[in-house]
Amino acid sequence: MGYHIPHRFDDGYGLNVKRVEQMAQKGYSLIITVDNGVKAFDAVERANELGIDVIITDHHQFDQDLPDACTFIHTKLSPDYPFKEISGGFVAYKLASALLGHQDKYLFCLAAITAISDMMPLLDENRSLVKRALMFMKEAKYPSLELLLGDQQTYSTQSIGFVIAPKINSFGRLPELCSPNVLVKYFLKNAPREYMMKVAQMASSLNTKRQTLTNQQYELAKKEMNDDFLCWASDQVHEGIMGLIAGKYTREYERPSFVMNYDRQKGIYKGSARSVEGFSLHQFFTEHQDQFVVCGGHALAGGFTVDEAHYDSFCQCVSAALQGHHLQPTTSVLQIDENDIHLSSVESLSLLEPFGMKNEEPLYLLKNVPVAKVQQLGQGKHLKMESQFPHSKMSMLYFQHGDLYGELKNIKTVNVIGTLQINEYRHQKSLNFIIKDIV
Ligand SMILES: [Mn+2]
Repeated sequence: MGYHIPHRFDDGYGLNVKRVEQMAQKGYSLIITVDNGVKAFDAVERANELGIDVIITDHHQFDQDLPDACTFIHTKLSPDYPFKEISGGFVAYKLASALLGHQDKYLFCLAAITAISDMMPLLDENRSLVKRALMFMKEAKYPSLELLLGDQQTYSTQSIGFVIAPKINSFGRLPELCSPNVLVKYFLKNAPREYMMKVAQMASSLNTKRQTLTNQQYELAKKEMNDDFLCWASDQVHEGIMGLIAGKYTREYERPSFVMNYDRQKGIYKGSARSVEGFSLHQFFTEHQDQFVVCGGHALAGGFTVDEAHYDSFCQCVSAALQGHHLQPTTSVLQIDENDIHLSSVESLSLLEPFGMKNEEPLYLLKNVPVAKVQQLGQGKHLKMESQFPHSKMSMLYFQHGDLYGELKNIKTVNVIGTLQINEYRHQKSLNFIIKDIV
């Protein structure tokens, strides 16, 4: 038995003919794919010729035709399967637990991480997956997860999404520095401690490197944006972080983005795209297939390759497709008043957790909040306002906005949008309002 994580640059994203031939040489008779395979026509054909069975487990969109594999495990190919939007890792977990004959808490937790990192909607089956996995993680303190989390954080959808998952993914993004295959051994239940420490350290340094690269290239990319979208190509952009740059832009401006690496020698543009509700990349790719060498993905994220000859017309297609598409930011806000501000009502909000994709933490609008005191925190970095209602009091925190102190220090009332949290300090509970915007 063996494993192989596709090398982003040598292999592309999935199973290919070259790897199948290597596997045949090594004597394998069965290949199980995870999170890919639904478009691996040539590779599966080659496997069939070489007498290797292929089981495809995947969750990606597929066209009418499917590769000639033995079996597909894919929610969208199973009419009876009730909830279709699960991650490739969760699909693989289902096969693994069927083979084991029982559910496994640790593997269940790994599946939950893939649901968050692959930005699956945290609804239905995914929500219960993540909710339970967070409980298991807190109880069991699995070494592989503890080392990635560090001791500054607790398990939550945020810490998984912003700390654990990026560290895991950094191997795949910068595979020239360290092969992602080391992760398989790292996540084994009985991995040696020393080995784990080394890999976890590697994960941190790769992730820092990845962050720096992303920020630098994002600044360059932003110079090319227009009112409707971002379309940026460069021969300098690192292929492993194109998706991050696109994602960063799309989150910040709520517009679609296409970020490409230009390979002068081959004369091709290879890119990553991100989108927002109201403009499906899957649909766009399907309607403009003639523009691409390859393309694929979901509604909100995808990958593609365009050759030089089609580059200009591809850009025009994007521009034309987005014309008349009035993509409105869809954030909704609930107006509440001081009567809703109680520890018990805020505590009951935790029933809605875990928050994440499609189950976002509710945003509240509070008008005319009386402000008793304004101060700066963290050496002037953050802003804190105390407010006193007739029946309760609340601290309002505006992170990274300490610079507004001068403007707000004498303010009597304020209108704020943000989230409500309970702060626990020395067994005393109090209410925090985390400000996202002052309106
Ligand atoms: Mn996936």
